[in-house]
Amino acid sequence: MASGGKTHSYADLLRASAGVAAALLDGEEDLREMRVASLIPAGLEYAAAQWGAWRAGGIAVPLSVAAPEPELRHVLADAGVGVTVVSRRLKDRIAPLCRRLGVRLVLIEEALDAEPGPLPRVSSERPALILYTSGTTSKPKGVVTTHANVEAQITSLAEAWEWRADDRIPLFLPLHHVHGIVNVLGCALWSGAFVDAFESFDLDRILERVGKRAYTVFMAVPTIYVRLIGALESAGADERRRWAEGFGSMRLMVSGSAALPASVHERWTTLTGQRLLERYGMTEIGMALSNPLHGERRPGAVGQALPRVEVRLTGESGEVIEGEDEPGEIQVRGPAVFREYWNQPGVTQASFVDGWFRTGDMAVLESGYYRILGRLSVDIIKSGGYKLSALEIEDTLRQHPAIEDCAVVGLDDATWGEIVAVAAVVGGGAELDLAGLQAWAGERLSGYKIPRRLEVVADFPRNAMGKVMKPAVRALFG
Ligand code: MCA
Ligand code: AMP
Repeated sequence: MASGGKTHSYADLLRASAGVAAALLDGEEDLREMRVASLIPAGLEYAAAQWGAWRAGGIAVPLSVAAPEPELRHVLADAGVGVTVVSRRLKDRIAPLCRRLGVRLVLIEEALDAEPGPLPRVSSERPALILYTSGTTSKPKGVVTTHANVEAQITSLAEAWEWRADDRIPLFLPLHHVHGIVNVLGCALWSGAFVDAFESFDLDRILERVGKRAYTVFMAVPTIYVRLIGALESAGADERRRWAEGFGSMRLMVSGSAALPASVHERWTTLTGQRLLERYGMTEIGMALSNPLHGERRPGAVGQALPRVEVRLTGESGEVIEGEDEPGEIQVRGPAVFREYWNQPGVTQASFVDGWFRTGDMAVLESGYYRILGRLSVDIIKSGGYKLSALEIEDTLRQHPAIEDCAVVGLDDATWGEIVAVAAVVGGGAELDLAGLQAWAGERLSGYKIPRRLEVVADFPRNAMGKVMKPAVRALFG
């Protein structure tokens, strides 16, 4: 792995994670599923904190390095975190919060060098990860996956995409979501591959290395492919040829987390000669559907079920759809499917039917390949590959002193997939403008949840029952 200007071996990672485990255990035999949060940028230290938590018998709860305080507070409090491992330079961001919540703070730079000690035996049925994901409830929920779940998610992809020890992949996706954690870091480390870790999506540096043919595998969200297309199209002839050849020489380029428009897929092929492999997944299940490594990669489709993943479609009254061309909800079963939502048995139970997880996504099977049609809930927005809850954003914006009520919707956008838009009813005489609202929201919500469009309205379009009609709210934005 390369990070922080250094190259690290697998032996380095093993040694560093043993140090972290010892620092976390602090003389105890086993953390006994204590939740271990981490606030660490991508790199050896992130991986050592994850493995260290696992080796000590803890549950890893990775935090977003870009989250504002209220979001960090929600995760620490909801997960009942006992200890947070943090990079020295991010310490000030979370130390006061940890103090208030009585959470122990460990500096990763010190933990790495701790003297390794005895480690507990950790069964694969114990929980490994809690990842927070937005949904149809206001606040993000913790998705609990066991070691066996994580292993099933990784091995399914390692097999289907033929991960190899001589693969080299850049890692620039956020490391509090499955795409970065499992598909990139997890699969690469499982396979003995080389990970080139970036702290964020650094377009120029990544393109420079692509031009030097540094990578064999590449995984990104559609927004990133749109940006890469923009960069190639505006480059001079020499650079463009170098980058295009670098991308064209990779053995595999994957897109996922949001719908890849067929036009983007085709433009990428024209520019680089690569046919992107699109796949479909979710925090609760890992990856479920994928176009094939060998065979037809169909633009606009997400292919077929991955190894050891069972997928079915069900109709409105719950009947299983047997044939093709009939839309239904995607339901998933198998060893990769998560165990539960943290501390939410009712929501967990309601998310399964006869042992199948209800994804809330609609799809149709056409000529042997699934095509995603959209989501059952209008309150889920996908922006830049991030899943957002309109309800969570509305709840936060309602705390704004000028906002009496609001309705949040996602608007189609060529770069971001969707952008967040808010229609707001403003209290008597108050003023509200987009820039002011964005500044206010930026202290309370992650950047991708901040409204990009604002309409001040007298009331919302409502149906006969008085319920806000989101499609009509969307129409207000033209
Ligand atoms: C940022 N900006 C936005 C948004 N985000 N504008 C509209 N909508 C947004 N969502 C604006 C900023 O205000 C800023 O504007 C400019 O864009 C650059 O912002 P910045 O934060 O620097 O962007 P970035 O760092 O370049 O991030 C773009 C990104 C990032 C790299 C595409 O969004 C990203 O990493 N997305 C991936 C998320 C992901 O991994 N999701 C997986 C979860 P200005 O320039 O005016 O200031 S889904 C999952 O895990 C499942 C299992 C699955 O299937 O994969
Ligand atoms: P998350 O909950 O953040 O893991 O996001 C999972 C959601 O992303 C899914 O439920 C889908 O709505 C969406 N998603 C993931 N991959 C794709 C894809 N290839 N096409 C369309 N939507 C996708």
